[in-house]
Amino acid sequence: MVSTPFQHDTATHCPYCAFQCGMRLSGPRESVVVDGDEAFPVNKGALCIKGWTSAAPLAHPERLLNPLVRNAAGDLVPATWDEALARVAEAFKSIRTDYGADAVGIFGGGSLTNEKSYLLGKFARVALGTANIDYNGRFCMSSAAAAGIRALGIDRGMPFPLEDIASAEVVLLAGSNVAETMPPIMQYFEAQRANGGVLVVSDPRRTATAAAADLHLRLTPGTDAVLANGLLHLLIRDDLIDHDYIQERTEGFERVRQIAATYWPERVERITGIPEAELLQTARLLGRANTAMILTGRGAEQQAQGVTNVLSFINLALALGKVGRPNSGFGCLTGQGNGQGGREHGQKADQLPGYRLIADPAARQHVAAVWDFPEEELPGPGKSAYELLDSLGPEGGIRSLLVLGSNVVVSAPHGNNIRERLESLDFLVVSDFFLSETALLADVVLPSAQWAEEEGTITNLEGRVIRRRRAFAPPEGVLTDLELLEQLAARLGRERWFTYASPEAVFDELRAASAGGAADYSGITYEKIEAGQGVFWPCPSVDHPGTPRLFAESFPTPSGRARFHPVLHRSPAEEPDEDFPLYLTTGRVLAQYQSGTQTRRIGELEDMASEPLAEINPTTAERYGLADGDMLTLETRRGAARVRALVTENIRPDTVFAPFHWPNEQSANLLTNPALDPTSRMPEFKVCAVRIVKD
Ligand SMILES: Nc1nc2c(c(=O)[nH]1)N[C@H]1C(S)=C(S)[C@@H](COP(=O)(O)OP(=O)(O)OC[C@H]3O[C@@H](n4cnc5c(=O)[nH]c(N)nc54)[C@H](O)[C@@H]3O)O[C@H]1N2
Ligand SMILES: Nc1nc2c(c(=O)[nH]1)N[C@H]1C(S)=C(S)[C@@H](COP(=O)(O)OP(=O)(O)OC[C@H]3O[C@@H](n4cnc5c(=O)[nH]c(N)nc54)[C@H](O)[C@@H]3O)O[C@H]1N2
Ligand code: SF4
Ligand SMILES: [Mo]
Repeated sequence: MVSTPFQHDTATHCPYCAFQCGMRLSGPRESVVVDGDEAFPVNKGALCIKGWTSAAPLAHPERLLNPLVRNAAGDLVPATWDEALARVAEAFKSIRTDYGADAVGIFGGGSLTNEKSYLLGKFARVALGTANIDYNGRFCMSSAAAAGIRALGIDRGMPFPLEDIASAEVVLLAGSNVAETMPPIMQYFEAQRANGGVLVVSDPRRTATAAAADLHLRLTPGTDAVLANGLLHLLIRDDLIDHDYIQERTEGFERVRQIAATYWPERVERITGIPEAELLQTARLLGRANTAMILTGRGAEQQAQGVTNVLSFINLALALGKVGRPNSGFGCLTGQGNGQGGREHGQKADQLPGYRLIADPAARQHVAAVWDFPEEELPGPGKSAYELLDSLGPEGGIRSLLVLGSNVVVSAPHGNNIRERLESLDFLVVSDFFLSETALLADVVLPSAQWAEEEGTITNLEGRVIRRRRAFAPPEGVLTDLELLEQLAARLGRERWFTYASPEAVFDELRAASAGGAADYSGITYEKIEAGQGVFWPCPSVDHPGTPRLFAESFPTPSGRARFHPVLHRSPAEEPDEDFPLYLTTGRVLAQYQSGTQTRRIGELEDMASEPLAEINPTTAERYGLADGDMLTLETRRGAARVRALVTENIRPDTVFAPFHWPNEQSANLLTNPALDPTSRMPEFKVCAVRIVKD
């Protein structure tokens, strides 16, 4: 490894979740010191354990420092960039010639900077000419995004800054375990409660977040829309809705009112398992508060009815008259580091930069003009993430795939199918820092620079665009993803469209491409971000201050009003039955991140969480003769996983929870159901039917 110059104190942001804590780095790569950045107003110096240990992967002995190619014997062996890139370019070209441009697919990620997501989208359309690009955000934010656009006209996860939480009298947190998934946010809830506020959490488990709440609604998995409709029923019955607001600022309430009438409390209690008294208490808290917020997480969203679930919570916030009011409103808590920006600038199958639609003629013309590329050569919409993965191989027609920023073998649902699909490819290329489980299947693996070695921007969960700053250069032999895309484009004969002086030059082109779109970044510059601890989009001109709070006056819909949507709940795609008698739900633990490529390599985190623990209620454990710590097999219609029992009162007797951070036989995604939401194409990670098999 080359020695790097000593850098004093680089202010940057954590590589992991959407909270994007400000941190300061000092020292060389081999012994970086990480500190919380007290000047950054979001985390105010606080970090979680993942942030404190985030520098470990930078100089990790398993880090990839040169490309790998698969040789004739089937082994991955070191190669030069020249060899590796030549092989990728040849494979892409010959597959395109034999099967058409759409036979080459791209799978991106929400951890990529804005510059990288933007360039990856452009690379797909201009360098490859393929319609088939999508990304792991489809597994994360797509349901919340679709609901936000339908009801409020725009998808900015939180349409207000985090600081507003502290002044909200009541907050309902639906399906989110922030105490483990973004711990520094708890300072805002603590401030809220110190101000006399009340926190209500709905979750099938008594999580650390639920334990910190005033009221925990322990609902049956998959019944979120019933809860929201039931609360609306009570608010209407007791006349705690805001008639003036509904009249002046919304449309479509009448139909929603009629549907809410059918969700009477006894029915809601029967379906959700939440006692009537708690429903009434929640409705009164929300209805009588001057300021109230409803925030959703993946619990309510990662379902085959994720979009309607979110719409049902937006209905509630609108009926309360709270959306666009101070210290109030509706928001969803974005998950991945750049989960927000990553869903705005063109790595989605149906999208062009600035949150434009690729099927929209005006959007195509605008972006084609910025790119100086013939509009008629831009492909149309492609396949969504799971459908794209499910189409890999000769049958589905996508013969080759570039994965950049995701570990789909571990994180996509119905893992056995995903592995088979990947194995049936003619050619797989993966860019990563480590040999992830997906990279292990690749024909070519390309080593990528890590967060502290690159410049770029990230958009946090509040819509605040911030700078990722470089503390040192990548190790010799490692390229940034931007350099990789430039070099690959050149080998595909598209150099003219992929030559940039710097990441900032890519950002400047993104600004122009996003101008006039919903996510308008045209007025955001690196300088301006620097000067103000970030800029909130939309920011349509350089002299515009950015937009921390949306909807104060109107909604970006044709009528300027927010739209109610009638929501009739549906059952989950798979429900417990005789053969598979329990609900399985999946999610996260504090000390591991996502597919675990980074965090499973960090000693301190492994000490805290070294294997998946399946949470099982004592009553259920007893029925199966299981004691705490026993090994067991979980089985669904799609596969089996080996896990250890964590016997706990914190989970409902009818439900088992398993975290998804581990691979191979410990992978929760061997179990999950790829049933998709009809609108967002989000898989149902949060509900399926499972049985326990004791050893
Ligand atoms: N430690 C850690 N932090 C992370 C991540 C990580 O991997 N590890 N990932 C980041 C990312 S990308 C994301 S998206 C966020 C996710 O952040 P969260 O949404 O907070 O995380 P999850 O654990 O997926 O799900 C939240 C809760 O949903 C509950 N739940 C399950 N089924 C249901 C249901 O049917 N209804 C309701 N209401 N709740 C249900 C689960 O019990 C769980 O406690 O976290 C981010 N932060
Ligand atoms: N069962 C179940 N499954 C789930 C979920 C669940 O709740 N339950 N949640 C889903 C959600 S919300 C999400 S967001 C997905 C996430 O799942 P994944 O997409 O697998 O997420 P990561 O583990 O972050 O994968 C990122 C990979 O890319 C690499 N990487 C990170 N940054 C970069 C970069 O800048 N460049 C390059 N080249 N590589 C990079 C990392 O080392 C890692 O191997 O999982 C989904 N899967
Ligand atoms: S909360 Fe998120 S951004 Fe902050 S230190 Fe932890 S993982 Fe990093
Ligand atoms: Mo996510």
